Amino acid sequence: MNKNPAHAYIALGSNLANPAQQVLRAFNALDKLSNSQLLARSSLYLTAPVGYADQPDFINAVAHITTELTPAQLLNAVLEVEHQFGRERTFQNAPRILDLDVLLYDDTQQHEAGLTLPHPRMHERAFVLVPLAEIAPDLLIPGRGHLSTWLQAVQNQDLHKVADNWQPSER
Ligand code: PH2
Ligand code: MG
Ligand code: MG
Repeated sequence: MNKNPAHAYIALGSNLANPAQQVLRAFNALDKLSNSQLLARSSLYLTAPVGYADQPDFINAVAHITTELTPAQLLNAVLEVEHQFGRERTFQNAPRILDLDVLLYDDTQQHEAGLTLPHPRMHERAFVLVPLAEIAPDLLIPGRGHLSTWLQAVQNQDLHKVADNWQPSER
């Protein structure tokens, strides 16, 4: 266990079973992780699926936590939360009740089985960068440079902010 709490950012995503409610519940679950505290959460964003396109739109958001867990412990903890929410893994990028991706852990750069930091695709994805910029506009992505620079490159991706009480219109 680390003694000084680390700052970590976690991406939240859902596109099944009332996604907005899943993401709001997930913020609470992150606040309750052992030896961790939720410091900030972004708004919710309705986003078009990136990659495998034949699936419902997503609700995405980002959380900022402090944690005394190591990166590997944090990964296990968020995977456990996904499991508690009923996540089933069928195929890569399949629709999901809850996806929790560790984006950043302090300035850590690592390439390990199961956990690459920073998250290897975060800088290409508006559904990560836009909510992240909302809560950490001056962030430096270790090894990649300023968040604001990457943000410019994803302006064409479809997303918009939604109210916290957002409900799916057709599902
Ligand atoms: N997650 C993916 C792949 N594509 N697209 C959106 N809009 N939101 C996501 O969370 C997402 C995605 C893989 O985890
Ligand atoms: Mg993901
Ligand atoms: Mg994931």
